[in-house]
Parts: sequence; structure tokens; C-alpha cells
Amino acid sequence: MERTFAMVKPDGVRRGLSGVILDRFIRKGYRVVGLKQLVISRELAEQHYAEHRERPFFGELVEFITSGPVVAMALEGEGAIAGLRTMMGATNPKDATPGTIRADFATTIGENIIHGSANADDAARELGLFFSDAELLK
Ligand code: 3AN
Repeated sequence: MERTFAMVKPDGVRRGLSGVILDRFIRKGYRVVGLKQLVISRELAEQHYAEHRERPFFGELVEFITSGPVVAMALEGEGAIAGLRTMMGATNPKDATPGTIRADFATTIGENIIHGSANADDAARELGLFFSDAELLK
């Protein structure tokens, strides 16, 4: 069993899509072990996106992710880390395969509606940034 972290970004929350996205994960068979809507602080955004600090779009990324509420999710299931990435689709919605979340709900790379942990190390780190142990189901 794996646990992974996913987040509906402010564009998705503003557009009222948190529910349909969560529904896809539930239908797939993942168990929702943590769920909350919050506005990310600048500090948390910079920690979350630390690997992108040197990228030219870092400032834009932090501005965007702190621009409104996000919905943070902790999901559990067999192969959940890679499985969720497959359901999200390519980073650039223009390249994403139809049927994936980014292909179906987004048009631009800067506002690509969802984040999901890329690997086991990121999943553990990101779950720890967004959820305390007490907030997660056993
Ligand atoms: P993913 O979210 O698919 O793991 P990353 O980790 O390469 O993709 O990028 C993190 C976030 O940074 C993306 N979700 C996207 O919103 C943003 N991003 C990536 N590349 C660009 C870019 N060239 N211009 C603007 N934003 C970008």
C-alpha cells in the first residue's frame, strides 16, 4: 500500500472542480486518508516547490499557488503514486492524453489544475508538509 499527496490548485478550486477531481480518485479505488481546503502561505509554497527555486517561473509559481484556496488530499492505494500521476496527465495540458485530468480540465501549463507527488520521496515529504499524523486516517 502506498500513500501519496495530491492538491487541486487555485484554478481548479476557483472553477469548482475539487469535487469532480476527488471523485475520479475515489472511483479509481484510492482511499481518501486526508482532505482539507487551505490557503498556502508563501513559506509553505517555497518549501513545497523548493526543487524549482532556480527555474525562471518560480516566482510565478509561488504567486499562483498562494492566490487562493487549494484542496490538499492524502490518498492511499496499491501503486497510488504512479497511478495518480497517470490520471493527472502530462505537465503541459496541451500534451496530456485525453481522459487525463489535465487534458480534460486545463489548457495552459501555468494553470494545470492539479499537483501530484512525483515519487515516493516527494510523497513522504509533501504529506509531511501538509498533514500532521493526527490529521490522517490510520
Ligand atoms: P508536475 O506538476 O507535472 O510534476 P513539474 O514538477 O515539472 O511538473 O512542475 C511543477 C509545476 O510548475 C507544474 N505543475 C506547473 O504548474 C509549473 N510549471 C512547470 N513548467 C512550467 C513552465 N515552463 N512555465 C510555467 N509553469 C511551469
